[in-house]
Formats: sequence, C-alpha cells, structure tokens
Amino acid sequence: MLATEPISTTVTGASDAPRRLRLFIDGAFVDALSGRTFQDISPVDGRVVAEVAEAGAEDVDRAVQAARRALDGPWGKMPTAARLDLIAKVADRIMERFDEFLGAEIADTGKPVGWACDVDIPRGAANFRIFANLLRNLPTESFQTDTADGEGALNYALRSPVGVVGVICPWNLPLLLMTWKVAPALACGNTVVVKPSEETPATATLLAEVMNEVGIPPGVYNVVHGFGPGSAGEAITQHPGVSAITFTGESRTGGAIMRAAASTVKHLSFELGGKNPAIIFADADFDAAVAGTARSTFANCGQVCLCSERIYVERPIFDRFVAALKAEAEKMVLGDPTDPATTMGPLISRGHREKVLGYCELARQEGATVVTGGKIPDLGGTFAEGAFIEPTIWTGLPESARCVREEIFGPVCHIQPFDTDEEALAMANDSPYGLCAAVWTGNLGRAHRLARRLETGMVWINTWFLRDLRTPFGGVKLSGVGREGGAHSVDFYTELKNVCVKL
Ligand code: NAD
Ligand code: 6OD
Repeated sequence: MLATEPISTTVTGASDAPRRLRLFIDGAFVDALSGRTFQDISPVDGRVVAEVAEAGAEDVDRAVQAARRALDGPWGKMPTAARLDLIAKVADRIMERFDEFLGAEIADTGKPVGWACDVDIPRGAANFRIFANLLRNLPTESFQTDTADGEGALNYALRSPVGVVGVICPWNLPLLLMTWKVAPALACGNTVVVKPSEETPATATLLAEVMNEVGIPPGVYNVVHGFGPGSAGEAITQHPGVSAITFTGESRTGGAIMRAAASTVKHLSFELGGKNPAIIFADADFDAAVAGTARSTFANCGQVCLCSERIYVERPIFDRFVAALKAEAEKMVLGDPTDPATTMGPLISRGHREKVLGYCELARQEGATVVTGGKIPDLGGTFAEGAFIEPTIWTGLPESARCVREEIFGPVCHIQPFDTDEEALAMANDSPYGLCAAVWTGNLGRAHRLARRLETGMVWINTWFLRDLRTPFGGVKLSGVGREGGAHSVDFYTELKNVCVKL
C-alpha cells in the first residue's frame, strides 16, 4: 500500500486537500517572505497535488546565510566520524519511511510504482550510505621530496569542504538525482541549498523532515522551491556566498548557469542532456538486446538522461529487431502508476507532452515511417487530464533529421540500419551530445574496441543503467562538465591544500 498521508510537518488543512509544501531554512519549515506560492500539478490526472511556497532572492539569501552559519558552527566543528554516522542514519530513515517517499515521488511524477520501488527510492538511500562509507576510508596523498641539502621535505594534502553548495535538480529522478549530489556534499563537510525542480518539490521536502529526525544540525540542508530564471534557481547561481554549484538538467540551462556563476567564479559540475545511441550487432543475444533496448528507450517514459533515442541495428537483423521492439512497445501498460501492472506512466507535464508531440509531427514531416505510437492514448476517465503518450518508434529518417539530432526526452526512438562497425561508430559519434552509449554484441573484442572510440562519458556493454556508485558519471561535449561518483565526487566537493614541511 502506498502512504496517502500528507507530508506531516508541512501540511495545513484537511488531509484530502492539496499538501502545502514550505521552504526549509535553518532547520525550520517556513513560507516565502513574499508569501507567494505556486501549484504542483499531477501529470496523471491534472489535479493539484500541492501548493508550494515560492522562494525569492531574499529567501535564497536566508538559506545561504543559515548554511554558512552551520558550516562555521556545529557542522564544521563536528568530528568526521560523527558526521558520517548521521549521514548513514539518513539512509536508514529513508528506508524506514520508504512508502512515504514512494507516494510523494509517484504523486509528483506519475512514474510506475515498480520502477520507483526498484530504482528511485532505494538509490536515494544508497547515495547516503555509499558516501558515508567512502569518506570513512579516504586516504590522503603524500610525497617524500628530495632537497639540495639532502634532508628532504614531506608534502601532504589536506581536504576541506568547498563551502555552501547550490544543488539545482531536474524532475525526472527527483530523489535519486538530488541525493546523488547532497549525500557526497554533506559527507565531505559542506552545507547545501537545494532547489528541486518546480515540477517535483515533494521528496526534497520530505527529506528535510528526515534531516531533522536524525539530528542533522539546522542550516546544513536547506530547500528553496521555485523556478529558474528570475527565481530561486538564478538567485542561487548569483549568490556570492555559494561556493559551488552542482546542476543536472538541460544543456542550455547549464550554459545559462555557467554565465551567471562566472562573476563569482564558482566551482561547477554539470550533468546535462543526451541523445544516446544504442548499437545492436547481429551476433548479440537477440532477446537480451531487445529487452535491454526496450528498457533503455521506454523506462520512466523515456525521461532518463541515459535513455537511448538513436538505435543502430546491423542490417541482417534490422527488420526482425524493429518488429520485436515494436511488440515490446505495444505490450507496455499505460495508466495508474500505483498499479503494479503499469509499466509506463505519463510524461512529466502536459507542456512537456506538447514538446514531444511536436517532435512526432516533425518526424512525419521529415519523412519518418511511424512503426508504432506517436499519439495520445485513449485511456479515458481522469487519465484524459494527464500527460500520457504512446511509446513511439520511427525508422527511415536521415541522420541529419532534427528528430535524430535533438534531445526529445520522451518514450521515442529512431532505428537506423548499419553495415559495418565503422559506419555504426561514425553515426553514433556524429552528435553534439556525448553522455552514454549501449553496445549489444557477442564479440567482446569488438565491444572493447568500440568502447574506446565512442565519444561518450559512459558505455554499457550488453546491459544498460547498471550502476556502481564508485564509478565516474558524466558526459562529454554538450552532455556535461566534470564527473561525479566515488572519488570524483570527493574531488568536486572538497578543496585540496598541499602542506610542504622541510625536514
Ligand atoms: P531544466 O534545465 O529545465 O531544469 C533543471 C533545473 O534547473 C530546474 O530546477 C529548473 O528550475 C532550474 N533552472 C532552469 N533555468 C535555470 C537558470 N537559468 N538558473 C538556475 N536554475 C535554473 O531541466 P529539466 O527539464 O528539469 O530536466 C530535463 C533535462 O535534464 C533533460 O535535458 C535531461 O537530459 C537532463 N538530465 C540530465 C541528466 C544527466 O545526468 N546528464 C540527468 C537527468 C536529466
Ligand atoms: O545514476 C546516477 O547516478 C545518475 N546520475 C543518473 C542520471 C540519470 C539521468 O536521468
């Protein structure tokens, strides 16, 4: 059963009324100083899920000041082991309140309960656990240095927190992606000001309750709700008290943040958009490749930055593969996300659906064959007010088509045949993006050769989205700046200071 209780400390009014989500600043739930609010709308049926306090620059300033005080005070002074114990407790408490996180995430996104149970919520907890463990065992680098007098010197590096970190998040995997940044930032001793997406404010707010429950000091974790330009997001990027910004979202937004952050020279880490290729060879395990590609194309309604939107299939199996992926698409069960039988929820909003439907129209104009999908499904009832769309497959487009080059971020893909490894590689690399690629083949030598030459930050071979949180995560070209994950997160969330001691 999903928890239907509202988020307790943030609610006002009757329990069937929309929840009231407030900002979380200095350990307390507060309204915006302006008193402004905005509505959080369900993509499943269009109902208002929550009234959300809308932070302005003055609220961001309050949050940054609270974060700074915590850094100079209790959090900064806390022994590392005690800090990491608290962070591990956050992981435990997320698992104890699993159903509430699940209910909140599904209400905001409409994602199927099966996916949210397997991926979003457990990863939210795992992020805290892994970074607490990693920081417990962190070595430091040191060098014995020769000197002219023969006595030598010792160099060693100290790590310290970067400071107040601005965490700006998207709506597709709200808890997973937010905690992927918050957990290492806190484990490294920083404090954070989080701006969740305006589409998905709930789980960041619920996490604030958890922070108080486990005893994280006030000011360490702050949440400011709101929008990007001219709102809370932009205020974070311009605030001189924010030392670093970690951002996940569109490549264009990354550019805007980079410009805004330039005048205060902040550290930046960006996980951005993608137009990811999947390459399927005739020697692959056919059924595994079809099932894996159906997952990499349609998971979370195609709204994972790692999803495959360009599929390249070796010509001898092209027709068979297209037919098999079509069958997988047409098997998807759309509807109530809380029903375990549902395999595809809606897109995040009607606005986003307009964008995806626009690409469906464009694909027809560009000359695509519509293998399946491309329309609003007839689900009836309250779902007619939602943002559902059919899983969609195209063939027959040239590689220059906009539908093959631009990120669409929905359950859509184009399938192209190829004849040689070189041709597949050239098409895969001919993209302004470079986040990830999937290769399906029975020939591991070929797989390793391709992995080396694919212009992406990550390559999956005979699998997709199999994650080890110690590994570097990020993209090249328009897909990102920097890497997070394991030691790479530690590098971003700490400053290194070298100490040289003459012996
Ligand atoms: P978005 O860029 O529209 O918004 C992301 C966040 O940035 C939101 O919180 C938004 O309010 C804020 N924002 C927008 N403009 C801003 C500005 N000028 N200054 C400061 N903040 C601003 O992205 P989205 O629509 O929420 O998410 C979908 C996009 O995210 C897709 O492009 C997807 O590929 C990308 N994404 C990438 C990864 C990755 O790991 N590479 C992961 C998830 C999503
Ligand atoms: O798994 C992760 O750590 C991660 N950052 C996933 C990003 C998915 C994009 O939507």
